[in-house]
Amino acid sequence: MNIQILGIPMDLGAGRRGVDMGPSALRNARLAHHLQQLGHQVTDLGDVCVPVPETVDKFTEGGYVFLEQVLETNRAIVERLRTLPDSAFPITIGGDHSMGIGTVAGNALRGNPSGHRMGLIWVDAHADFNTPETSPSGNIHGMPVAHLTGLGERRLASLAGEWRLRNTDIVMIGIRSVDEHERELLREHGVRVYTMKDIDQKGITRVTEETLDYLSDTERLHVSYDADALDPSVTPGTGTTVPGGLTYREGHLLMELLCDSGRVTSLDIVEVNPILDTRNKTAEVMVSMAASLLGQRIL
Ligand code: EXY
Ligand code: MN
Ligand code: MN
Ligand code: MN
Repeated sequence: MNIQILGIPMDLGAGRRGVDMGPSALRNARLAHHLQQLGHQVTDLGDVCVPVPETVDKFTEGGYVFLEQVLETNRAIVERLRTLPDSAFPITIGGDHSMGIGTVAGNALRGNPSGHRMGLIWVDAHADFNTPETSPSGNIHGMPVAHLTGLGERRLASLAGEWRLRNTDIVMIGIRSVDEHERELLREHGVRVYTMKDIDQKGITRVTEETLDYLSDTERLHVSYDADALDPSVTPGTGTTVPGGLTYREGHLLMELLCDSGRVTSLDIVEVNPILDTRNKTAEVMVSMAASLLGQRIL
């Protein structure tokens, strides 16, 4: 595979600082090297340019914090991704999860100016389906999926022009923290959500099989993997931990089964915050997750 790594050193969408150092932490954990060891050709494209929070006013506009800066960064992400070859496998490393608007939009446009039909597998403790009206914080990292479907501020929702992510092309896995009005939106829009309860009951194998079956009509599959999907004992270095998450093996098995499907075409690794971590453990775990998605096997 022709893997292209792109760093998004952004924390503007998060409520606390430090996740902008995630790309460094993941490179330090030798992401490129591990993927090369699996036989892939790996190119590191460097980072997109992100405004420094200290140099801009923390401005709340229409219920959004740092709207203009998050918008500008996501536009840069789309521009960088859309021109990559159709055959590339982009891995975008963050950075807070507001970057997911640009990564999904940019990957949908890659090789097709009007946009491929894209299936989205959102692996997260949170649904990230808030709009400014439902958000308790105004932090855009809690809102990317809603905007991809066309909700919220028009500029943020139209990063890929007229292209929209279909509600029925979304699967969320690992969810255990949803805001009151966000829950209503998820129901109203018919988003498929596998909570931790579903994973406890069905097992991650069945959940993954159902996911692939549900998304069987999409041309591409994008995996957006938030470090907080895993249990805080596995990935402590992330800003919004929620107890009762995926175990290390559940996280890996999900990636291994998605790899076996041969259908995944791009990946985000987000919300790695080295300030909150212990000896870069979280970055190392997330690199191992990427390696499982890209073919690493025990035997
Ligand atoms: N639901 C909360 C909010 O919207 O403020 C918390 C969102 C945290 C988002 C994390 C990264 O996935
Ligand atoms: Mn998230
Ligand atoms: Mn194509
Ligand atoms: Mn999260």
